[in-house]
This record gives sequence, structure tokens and C-alpha cells, in this order.
Amino acid sequence: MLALHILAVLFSYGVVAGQNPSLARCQNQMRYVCKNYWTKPKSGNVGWTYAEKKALEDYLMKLNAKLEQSVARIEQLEKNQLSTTNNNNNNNNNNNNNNNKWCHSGWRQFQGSCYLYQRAGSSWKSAEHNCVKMKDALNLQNTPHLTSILSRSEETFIDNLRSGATIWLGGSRAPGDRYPYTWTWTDGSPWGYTNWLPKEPNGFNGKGEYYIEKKSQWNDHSDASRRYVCKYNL
Ligand SMILES: [Ca+2]
Repeated sequence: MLALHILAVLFSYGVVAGQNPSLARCQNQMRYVCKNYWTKPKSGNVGWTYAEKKALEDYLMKLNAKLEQSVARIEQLEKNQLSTTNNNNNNNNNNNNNNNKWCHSGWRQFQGSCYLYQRAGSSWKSAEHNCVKMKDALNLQNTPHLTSILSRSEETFIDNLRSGATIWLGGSRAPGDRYPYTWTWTDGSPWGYTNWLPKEPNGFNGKGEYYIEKKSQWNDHSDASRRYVCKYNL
């Protein structure tokens, strides 16, 4: 009975011993115990006493219990690892999908575009550069630029974002351009809707008013520090 039990335990050790160092150590212990059991010199006709066999069997049962616990723990760890891997894959897929459907975290959505209000003042060129480089930084599908304003409703949305601050828009004209000026949006949108302040754009004193700032309405202005709004299309 005891021998069968030992063989059964050893067999179970052999199945899993190669998977874990601690299990391999257990297996070696078992072999050591069994070897001693079968080779122990017998004293007369007595051999192993019942108490010795019982003690050995108890010892083996405890080892077996520890082994089963170790196997269960390894199986649980493998399940956890598999679950984590699947979740990461799902999250990556979700992120990729969400990049196409939803605005990035912190960006506000209006119709088919996403907007980020930047409170730190920046020159027009730096502001545009800061918007553009967020494509790689945030792993966006489309490139953000300084915001264009293409409709009255979009301007109302931008007004809510800027909360009264003067901001840069993505409109500019080429240096040396003469009146009537040719304005373009950095995001490539066609030029159409405008909301100039009275008597603007005036190219004030020829001081390089190549860029468009927005207050309640628009004004052409030379480069200076302004807050700004970045925009990208979904
Ligand atoms: Ca002006």
C-alpha cells in the first residue's frame, strides 16, 4: 500500500518537476526518502516498524500536499499571465479603434474634430509646432494643427473653450503678401468663413502681421505670446 502510494506521488512529481525548480527539489527529496526506505538495513526480522512506516507515509503525504499547492499556484499564475496578456491585447485594440472614433483623453470633441485648449502662452510658430508634434506624442492618426474656424457654430465652440482669452488661430499669410491678403489655414482647410474685427485685417504699419489672433473676433497680428487651441480631425 505504502509503496504504491510512493510510486503514485513520484509519478505526479515527475510530470511537473521539469516546470519549476522548487518542484524539482521536492522530487529529489522524495527520491532520497524512498531510497533510504528500500535500502535501510533490516534488524533481524523486524525491518521497518509500523511507526516508522507511518511516519514516512505522513511525511510523504505532507510533501504531496505541498506539491499540489505549488502546482495549483503555478496554474493560477499561468492563468493570470494569460488574462493579463489578453487584456493588454484588447486594450491595444481598443486604443487603436478609439483613435479613430473618439477624441484623445483631455481633448474636447465638436462634430468631427478634437480640440485642446493650451493655456501656456507661445509664439505662433511654436504653438503650431507644439500642436503638430502631439501626433507622435499621443499616437494620433491625424496631425493636430492650430485650430481653424470654418463656421459660426465652430467659433461659438472655440469661444467656450478659450473663456475670454486671446488665442492664436491657424490662419496666416506669406511674408511680403500685399493687400488684399491671401490667408491659409495650417490644417489645409479651404479658406472661407471669416469673422474679422472692424477694419481688420490691416497689416498694421507693415510690421509683419502675418498671423491671426482671435478675441471676440479676428485680428491679424505680428508674432507674440498667445494661448492657443490645437485641433485634429477624427
Ligand atoms: Ca491687425
